[in-house]
Amino acid sequence: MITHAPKNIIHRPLHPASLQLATIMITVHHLNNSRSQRVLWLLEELEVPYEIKKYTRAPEGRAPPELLAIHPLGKSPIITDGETTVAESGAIVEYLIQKYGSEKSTVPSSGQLDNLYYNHYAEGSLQPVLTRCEIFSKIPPAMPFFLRPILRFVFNQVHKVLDGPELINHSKMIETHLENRTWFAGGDHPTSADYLMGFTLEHFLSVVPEYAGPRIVEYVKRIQERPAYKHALERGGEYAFLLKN
Ligand SMILES: N[C@@H](CCC(=O)N[C@@H](CS)C(=O)NCC(=O)O)C(=O)O
Repeated sequence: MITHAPKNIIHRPLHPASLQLATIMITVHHLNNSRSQRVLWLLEELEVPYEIKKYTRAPEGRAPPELLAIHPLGKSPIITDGETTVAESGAIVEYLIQKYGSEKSTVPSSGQLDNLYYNHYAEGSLQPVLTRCEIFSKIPPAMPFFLRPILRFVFNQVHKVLDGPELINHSKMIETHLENRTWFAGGDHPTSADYLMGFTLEHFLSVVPEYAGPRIVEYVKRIQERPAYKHALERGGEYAFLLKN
């Protein structure tokens, strides 16, 4: 959601050197262990200067109330760019690429539709299943011990009927798509679809690794090995979704 109309959107890429000299305009409101890591990775790849305002999750995992002062939903990521505030990671990724993108983020013409699809699929279709699986796995251990077996039984049944079969379809589709592609839009560099799919697949491997195929694992490795990704990690701090060797 863009809460103020973006002003002076620049469609022509700025040279990284001139950006280094410019005053830092972009602030990323970054929550530890969260999908705002997407935004840091993108800004590092684009070589756009930015600053980070860090927020720490409360013990139950929620974002702290200070984020509500930046955007009415109080979730991360949110960016401010001068007078402009943008929330929702898909909107942020599109906004930043539209304003600061260069040939490094251009979508090949043959991959336009894939890019569009995976931009929306990440948060729209796959993420809700992963979030549900994560929540269901966290509820039983947080309940009184005598309720745990019953809750585990109920959630396992729900998983068997609902999420399990869906995850198999998601995994098959992604594995097939990545069969002959390095990046989701098919070119030789990440595009907006990758900045969005990256976190979602990291989350996939963290929550339901048993459903992931080898190409999903390779893809996440490929992302995490990029220098810009590593730099984003150094700047962002605590991140729970790194692949374990
Ligand atoms: N669809 C939104 C989801 C935002 C979201 O749920 N962010 C999480 C971090 S990964 C959050 O702020 N969680 C803390 C909370 O909901 O209190 C986006 O892509 O930006």
